[in-house]
Amino acid sequence: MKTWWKEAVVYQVYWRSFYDTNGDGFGDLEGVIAKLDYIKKLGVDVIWLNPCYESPDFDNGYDISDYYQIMDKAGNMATWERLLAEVHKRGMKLIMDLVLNHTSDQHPWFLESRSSKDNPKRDWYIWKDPKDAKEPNNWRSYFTPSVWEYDSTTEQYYMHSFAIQQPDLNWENEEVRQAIYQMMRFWLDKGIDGFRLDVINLLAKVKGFPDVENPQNINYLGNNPGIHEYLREMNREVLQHYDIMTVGEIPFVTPEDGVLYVGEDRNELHTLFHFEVADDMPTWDMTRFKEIQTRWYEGLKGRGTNSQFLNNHDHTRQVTRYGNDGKYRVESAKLLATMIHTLPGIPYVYQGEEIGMTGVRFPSIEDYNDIAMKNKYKEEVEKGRDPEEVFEDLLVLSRDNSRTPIQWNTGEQAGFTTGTPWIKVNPNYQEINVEAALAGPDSVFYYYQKLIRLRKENPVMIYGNYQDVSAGDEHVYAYTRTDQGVTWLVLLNHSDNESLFMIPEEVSTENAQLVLANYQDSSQQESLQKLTLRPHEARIYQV
Ligand code: TEU
Ligand code: CA
Repeated sequence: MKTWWKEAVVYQVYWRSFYDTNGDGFGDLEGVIAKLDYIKKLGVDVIWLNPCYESPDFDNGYDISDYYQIMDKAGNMATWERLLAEVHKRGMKLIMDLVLNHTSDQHPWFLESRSSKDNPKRDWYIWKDPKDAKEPNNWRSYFTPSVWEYDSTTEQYYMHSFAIQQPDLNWENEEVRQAIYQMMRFWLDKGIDGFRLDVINLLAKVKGFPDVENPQNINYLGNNPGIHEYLREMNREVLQHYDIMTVGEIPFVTPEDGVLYVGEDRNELHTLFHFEVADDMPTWDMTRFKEIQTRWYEGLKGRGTNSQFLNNHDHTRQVTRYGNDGKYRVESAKLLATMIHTLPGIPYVYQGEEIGMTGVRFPSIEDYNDIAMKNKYKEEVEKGRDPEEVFEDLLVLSRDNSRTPIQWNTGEQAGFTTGTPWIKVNPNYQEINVEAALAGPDSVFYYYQKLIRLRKENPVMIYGNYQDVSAGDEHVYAYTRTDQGVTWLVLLNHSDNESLFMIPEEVSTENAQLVLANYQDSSQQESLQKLTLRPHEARIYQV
């Protein structure tokens, strides 16, 4: 089935680091409006806006205290409405990031819930008695050693899969579900085009809350019995009544589980993010990456739609983590883009990726904001480990690597703010910035623009069958996409060295036409059967 969202390219706006218009050091919705023409220029169809609801902002908006309001830092409802209208005016769509697994501990629902055991909202969250005067079980949370926090008011523990300030809602409670559905309709009725649903597979908890054998592997937090009933109910009550796109953030899934969430016959969600790469492949591993791609392609083929991304606001920028952010930064950024936009699935562009922004190494833990990193730092140092060593270990994957402000130009604070930015600007903004990218015809920016335009003109990039023709090669990734008699061959040399690659005979290359390449002089004529690819060289041929 063909639909608009399968053909979309999504651009993720982490607004607090995008563009600040009032000098308070935080990007804001007014700033997103101011830069919409820039986003449009790239050619993307959909904007995913990170959470901007009322929030104490303990986890950068993922701790919502009022689902119906916009937080002051971001702006107000009138500005948000103007943003939506301006996005639509430019022929783009807007999807909102929604957090349904937990709220802020400052949400009135939680304030009521914690006030007494017989409060009508007590059951809206997950409360348990102590076990042997300790935590109810041994589960670990994402950000802390236990999912349980003791509350002396009522002498019970509440559950939080993330920070202490993010209590988990009790989805078993019918009133909770109805309150959430009503709130979702509120946003949909304003005319938004869909949701990115935060850790949506965590809603259902293991029945009985038993101890687990290995608490460190927290996959027991997700994909539990009951989850598909909730999503089908949500679909029936809310989602199916609107022409929207939904993408679930779904950690700990294999394709077999994934298809249960996004299968076209399932009536749950449209697409998902799985984390076999971002969470489980710390550094580049070509063999493993190919294996993951093939397995997910086979698993979803003809049944559901995947997403392609290598970074977002939680994961270190791709060119630093998975590519080369030094000598071959530009080539590498273009190669990774080629890959993400030609593999099967909806491509995501995380703000700044389109100019090849890199990760950071700030000198001290004080320079970092990421609560995942800071909590982990504290936990490890309290165990007696050397603080310097802990810091060195954590900075590589700190979420702040991708949260530094967008580098607009060579001015003060990279043109992001006239004040003091909430997080330091990456010092390399003199070299890497939007102004320079827009001025250089060979920039990473224009390469993205070309890739995105190609997608509009060539359905093979969206609907084409996929085949890896490079199995076993540790550096070169070569694959074909085929749709209605059209075959594209993608060649990627993900290496700091040259690689010799022999295209298998089954791919006929006699009439090969170069479609796009990241080296200027890639010639049309040279023989494709036996090819020397330069460092981080990427080519797309129609064969
Ligand atoms: O992220 C969930 C999360 O913990 C990710 O960092 C992880 O990489 C993967 O998604 C799941 O294994 C979401 C948000 O993106 C993040 O910013 C929030 O802090 C978190 O949920 C809690 O709401
Ligand atoms: Ca601001």
